[in-house]
Amino acid sequence: MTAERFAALWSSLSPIGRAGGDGGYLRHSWTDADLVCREWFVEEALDRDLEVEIDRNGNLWAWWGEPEGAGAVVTGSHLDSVPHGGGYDGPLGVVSGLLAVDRLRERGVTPTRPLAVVVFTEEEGARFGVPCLGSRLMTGAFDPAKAVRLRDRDGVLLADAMGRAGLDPDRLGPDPERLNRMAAFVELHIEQGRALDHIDAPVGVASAIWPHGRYRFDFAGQGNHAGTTRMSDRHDPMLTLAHTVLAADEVARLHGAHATVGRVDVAPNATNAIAAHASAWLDARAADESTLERLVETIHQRAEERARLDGTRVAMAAESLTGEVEFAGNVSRLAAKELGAPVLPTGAGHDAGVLAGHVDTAMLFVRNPTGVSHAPQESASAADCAVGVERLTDLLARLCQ
Ligand code: HGY
Ligand code: MN
Ligand code: MN
Ligand code: MN
Repeated sequence: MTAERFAALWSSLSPIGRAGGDGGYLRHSWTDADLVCREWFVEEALDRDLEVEIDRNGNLWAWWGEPEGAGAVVTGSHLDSVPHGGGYDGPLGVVSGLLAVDRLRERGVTPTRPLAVVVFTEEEGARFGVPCLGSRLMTGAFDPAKAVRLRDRDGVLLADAMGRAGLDPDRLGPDPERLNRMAAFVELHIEQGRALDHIDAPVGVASAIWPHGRYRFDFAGQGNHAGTTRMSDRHDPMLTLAHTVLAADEVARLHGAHATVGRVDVAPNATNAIAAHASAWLDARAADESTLERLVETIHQRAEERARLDGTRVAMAAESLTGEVEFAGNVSRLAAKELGAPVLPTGAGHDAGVLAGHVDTAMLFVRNPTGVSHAPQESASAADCAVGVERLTDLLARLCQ
């Protein structure tokens, strides 16, 4: 695989869903941008004589060989992005999967078991709030009855968004038959950090995913007039929220962990009114589960202490939790041995992390010189991506014969 060949396929996908100005992507599940990305994938798959199907949860599968066959080897990732995200997080794994099929054929590999490239839906949870929704539904890790009631920030139901794309939301739910047909899953992903850059390696293998979770904080105060209410008479939820953000930063540093408040909703969100209510979402991640628990509990306590001072109220609810994921199965060991690549943990969640509890799973990382992700500065060179395709092909060749 040459850098030029990688760039040729990449350039046919990368303009889709770019948000203009900042060069970021707005590929949110079941929006027009997402549907165009999905059409792109189907076309590229059909061009390769792969059999395309969409499963009950909206995940797309492109099969080389019998979809009903057992012992399937699957690769792929996702096409959705966070708002104004980078272009590689997700799509790199999908493009690499399609090119790996090309390279397997050029090497004369004839799989003795079905091979598929998969696109999981709503991996970022950027529209409906639950990360890895497509793979969680497939594995039974998320309740379909709750899923159909998920709404985006405009109040659109997931059920309606999927219905608009021609899917029947009543079919959402576990897909054990499909899962049991999978013998291996390999997700290639851009590294969301600079470990490979620091050791000058183009490709790495994942050892683990940090435990992490999303927690909704609701702050309730007293709406009032911004001009006539004395400071001493206020119960401003934004003040409690602000102190919670500062506490999250301080406590995370003390725990050697990561805590982020990246999304805030305020009501009534007016310039000349003290807010009555504010919601904020904490993204918390740590190297082990007990540290994660302590981190979140301490932040919650600090928020409650501040609320007592401000005369406001705070409530916290965990929205999605991911336990520690160890990539220690045969496929991961083979990847590390076969590729001779460095092995590294990540703080980022992936569909591979959801599948790892059900299927022998490995993740490959491609070097990201900026280390930035979930922002337009995310980057990977075509040369490194081409190496990633070759290493993915090596691994798939070993697994599918
Ligand atoms: O948020 C994550 O960890 C991943 O990038 N979806
Ligand atoms: Mn991501
Ligand atoms: Mn991703
Ligand atoms: Mn007025």
